[in-house]
Amino acid sequence: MIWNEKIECMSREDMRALQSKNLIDLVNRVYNNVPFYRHRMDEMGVKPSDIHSIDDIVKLPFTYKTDLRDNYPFDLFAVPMKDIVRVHASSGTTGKPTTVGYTLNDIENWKEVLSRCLAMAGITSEDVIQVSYGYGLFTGGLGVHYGAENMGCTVIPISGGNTRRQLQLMSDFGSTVLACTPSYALHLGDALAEHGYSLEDMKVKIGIFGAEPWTENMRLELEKKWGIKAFDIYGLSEIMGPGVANDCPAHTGLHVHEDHFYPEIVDADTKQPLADGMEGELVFTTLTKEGIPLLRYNTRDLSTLNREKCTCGRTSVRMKKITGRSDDMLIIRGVNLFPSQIEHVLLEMGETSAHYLLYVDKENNLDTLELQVEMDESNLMDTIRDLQMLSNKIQHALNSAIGLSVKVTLVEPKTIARSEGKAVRVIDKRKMTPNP
Ligand code: DLL
Repeated sequence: MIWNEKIECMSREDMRALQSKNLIDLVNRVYNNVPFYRHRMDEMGVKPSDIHSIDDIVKLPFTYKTDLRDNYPFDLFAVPMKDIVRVHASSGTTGKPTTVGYTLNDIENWKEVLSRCLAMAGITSEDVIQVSYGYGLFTGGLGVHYGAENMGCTVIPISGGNTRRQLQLMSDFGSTVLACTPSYALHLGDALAEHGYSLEDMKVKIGIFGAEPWTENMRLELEKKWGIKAFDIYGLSEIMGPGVANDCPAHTGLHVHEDHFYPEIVDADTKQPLADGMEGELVFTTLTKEGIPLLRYNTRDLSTLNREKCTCGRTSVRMKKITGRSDDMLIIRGVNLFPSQIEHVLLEMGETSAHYLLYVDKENNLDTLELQVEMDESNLMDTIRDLQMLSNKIQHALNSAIGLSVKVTLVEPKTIARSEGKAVRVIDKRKMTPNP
């Protein structure tokens, strides 16, 4: 099913015309309303009048996560706060989150693109969708929620966690769609028997999985485990949240809703645009967003673009399943984590050294985190009780700063190997089976 045939099957020329019109409008809006962009453009000698079509996008400055941090919390907003109806946030590189704001129109557009994603997966108003993405500042829960309501689905806003309850409601309420991270879907699948359920008790037939990288092999595993069709939903809070792109039954890349989010691929080192088919950093310009419109936001996600028409009939550009990132951001149980956030917490506490190693692994398909941190030579402890108290304290501080539980192990000074080049801070033992 195609939700918005006019847009999703638009000719490439008409789409370019629409994008050009919206880009010109966007550049005027940010130049006039966001001092950050006016300064950037002035520095580069670019005026809104230099932008005549979507091809001129290459004249515009890039935006990075650090720009959001430097303008924390609301300085990149392009409308007065009275017009902002919702705020979301995601992890920043240090202690502060990156905040985004939405106007009523932004929320309407978000619902629209999300409904397109769900329709792509074959979901209709007959479906009962269990939204097991987290609700709150994270965009996953509320984003999928509003899109599903917009399409007339019955929404179960259960949020993440509590496996027993997830399975109980799935069975009792007859959920036909499960929306969560792919790793949580695997975990739930494994937990069925343990909680006294079998697939016969469940009506689930479609999975809407995203918020973290996953492979084609994982799709096959999930489809087999649950007896469902599994779809990939991509997005990021800076651009909108879930619903920037989604794959159709052809599973040959994710259709980007390019009337709202214009994608480019750039070389990770030179930042020069790359041709379709070449892998690089995925960059988006939010053509229609009002609250926090962004020019050429570099997601640091690695992908390629394909503008050929898809067998499903859609003409929208497709991005390849994300293959990795060009920075050190980790995604742990759907939560973004920069190692620098850990460092920030340790330095702020000042009770250990700043030498640490983060071990990431999987247990029952769920990510686990262990932090080994070296004691400070001037603050060595004699009793196990003192050690325990300090590691609990670090654990709590990390939990409140990053929203993840971390096992903390204190180790003797100078026991973590020093590196001669770039410090190795993370050992990620999770294995991603490559795409076939
Ligand atoms: O993860 C939004 C979202 C929620 C997407 C629910 C899909 C479903 P952030 O917390 O800002 O937003 O994290 C964005 O997560 O830059 C990617 O690195 C990663 N990511 C999101 N979706 C996918 C996906 C949400 N389908 C960051 N495949 C992005 C691979 C994904 N990585």
